[in-house]
Amino acid sequence: MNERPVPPPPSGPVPWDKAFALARLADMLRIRRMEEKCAELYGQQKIRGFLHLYIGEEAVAGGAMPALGPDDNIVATYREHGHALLRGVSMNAIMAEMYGKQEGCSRGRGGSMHLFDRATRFFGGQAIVGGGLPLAAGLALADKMTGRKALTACFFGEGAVAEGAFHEAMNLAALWQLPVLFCCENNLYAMGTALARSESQTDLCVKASSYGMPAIAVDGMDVLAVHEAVKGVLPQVRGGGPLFIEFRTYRFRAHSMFDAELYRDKSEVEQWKTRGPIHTYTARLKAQGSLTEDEFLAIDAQALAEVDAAVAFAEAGTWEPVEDLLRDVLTPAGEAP
Ligand SMILES: Cc1ncc(C[n+]2csc(CCOP(=O)(O)OP(=O)(O)O)c2C)c(N)n1
Ligand SMILES: [Mg+2]
Repeated sequence: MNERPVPPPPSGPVPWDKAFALARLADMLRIRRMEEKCAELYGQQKIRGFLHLYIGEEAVAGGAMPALGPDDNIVATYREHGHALLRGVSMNAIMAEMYGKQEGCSRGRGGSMHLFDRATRFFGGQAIVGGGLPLAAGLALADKMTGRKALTACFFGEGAVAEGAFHEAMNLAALWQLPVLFCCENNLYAMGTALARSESQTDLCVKASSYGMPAIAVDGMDVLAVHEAVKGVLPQVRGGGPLFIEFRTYRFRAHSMFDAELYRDKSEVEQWKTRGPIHTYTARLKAQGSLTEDEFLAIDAQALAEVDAAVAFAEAGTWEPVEDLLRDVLTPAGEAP
């Protein structure tokens, strides 16, 4: 059980113009519907291996991704399906990758945890906890040295703060003033370990501040708060050094498909569900007259149709031929490496 009390649900007016406001709802619904289908396909053994769902946390990617520019780099964890989708990787390419088909964004070799797409500067999909942070520092260092005016947004779970790689990357990013936006998705648990069971200091902003970088905490269940916070700090990061944002969020599903969830009470999960990022946002839009039930159903139907098309695409996809299996692994005899 974690120590943080569940705050009241996000509420109040959404000041965005209608098209932008509904697009944020559509984005979160696309992630939710895609992942609900993935869970179903996992049960049918169409998707195999590990599968970590982002359900409950959609407001983080939903608010952050549209704030970033096309030249920025993205690094994420194994819970990255939503980040990849909102970055512009097609749902078809994501679903084919889940299936292990060669039409997938990583040619079917990566699967759920290793989505990758050079064209949209989506640099993974990292399975190693904390592994993305040094990579992000490296990408930002390259940008700084070559004078590219871009930043690297690095998403990771709060479990990463227990890794040496977190501290090394935070230190170097601050020391060398690298343009990294460290986006910590604090869902309170690292597999079955509550933050308070593994960390003496559970205020993650205090940890980040100790490296001399600005750090803020944001309600990660509120797409409006996330978007405004990220948009607000971007100029500071692009023109200068790193910044740390803690997104306070919660996952509604198990850690992965193999998790009996013995480490948290069902009542805690139910309480957090009252703060669900999609239904609280929908309620706010409806309350201010920006969304009707028919409009909601139309947006949802569009997301469901996109999912159906992606599944059909993945089903029709092809397996990598066996004779290609050594490609990118071994150099053919006689060829220079
Ligand atoms: C270096 C390393 N140690 C352990 C693991 C096993 N592992 C996979 S996910 C995970 C928990 C990470 O939790 P967190 O960073 O909070 O991310 P979340 O799953 O909550 O999104 C662990 C320990 C790993 N993948 N890499
Ligand atoms: Mg976590």
